[in-house]
Amino acid sequence: MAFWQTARFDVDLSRPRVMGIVNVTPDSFSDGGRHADAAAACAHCERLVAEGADLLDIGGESTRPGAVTPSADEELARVLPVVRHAVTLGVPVSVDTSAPEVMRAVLDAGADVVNDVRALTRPGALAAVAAHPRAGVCLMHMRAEPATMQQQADYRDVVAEVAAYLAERVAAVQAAGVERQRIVVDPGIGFGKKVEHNLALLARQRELLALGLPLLVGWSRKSTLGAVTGRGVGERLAASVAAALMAVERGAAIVRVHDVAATVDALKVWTAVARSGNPHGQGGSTIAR
Ligand code: 7PJ
Repeated sequence: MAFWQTARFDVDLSRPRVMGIVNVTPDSFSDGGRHADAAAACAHCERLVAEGADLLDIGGESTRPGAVTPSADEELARVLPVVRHAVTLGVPVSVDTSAPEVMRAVLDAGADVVNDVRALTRPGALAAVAAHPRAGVCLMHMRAEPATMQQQADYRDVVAEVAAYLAERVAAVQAAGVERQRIVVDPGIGFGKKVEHNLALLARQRELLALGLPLLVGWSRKSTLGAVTGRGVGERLAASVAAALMAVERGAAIVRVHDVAATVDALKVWTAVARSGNPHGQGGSTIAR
């Protein structure tokens, strides 16, 4: 049976899992300051768990194309209060960060997973995760940095190049002492990729299963869905659910989404149909150690 080892939980991947996105970036429309931003993010964590999120992913760095990277101190001040609350909610807590200082601090605070869009390439990041005896890690493919990544979106075979990069990062992370059962991989939809590349990564997603590790995939509200549907970022719910379902159909173990309730319903239908064709392949629940 497939599990993903994380600090406090072994996540059973015999059925697809939903990771709910919690952004803790300053709200330019509120003058409540940092405390109001953290309180809103904590309330959002509770809402996503109530909607059925299997994991939470908390992020304090905007990785939108062209975004400016905050200092590690600033990032930590944003995410730490939210992590401290999220770890009381009974689901594994992931933190979306590339900064080793942030990784160490959130793991010390009880977070379960480091989700790094830079796949532990910053100096000290490998060591920060390896120093923890159990923490999970998500290694994502990205080309260059968010500020410039869309200028380098050039591939001969995007699926093969993403797979080769992820294989190289998995080897580096294992060589640093992180056991394979702690690692999941992610093709990084939208990170240094054009519409055609993102679509190819979904159409041919099964090829990435040859890496032999669980796949985590994030299509939620991304611009490729806007390009396909002609809809703005606030109108991409149906497109996001469709993409999440297709990713699961093509072998994704975990989908990273904003709209948890709708995705959970869609995956209940998927799971019921999958089981009706395979009545002995019953999925369980996330197991606390
Ligand atoms: C992803 C992520 C993703 C992983 C973001 C957004 C941009 N982490 N962090 N995979 N995307 N693992 O949510 O639109 O696709 S931030």
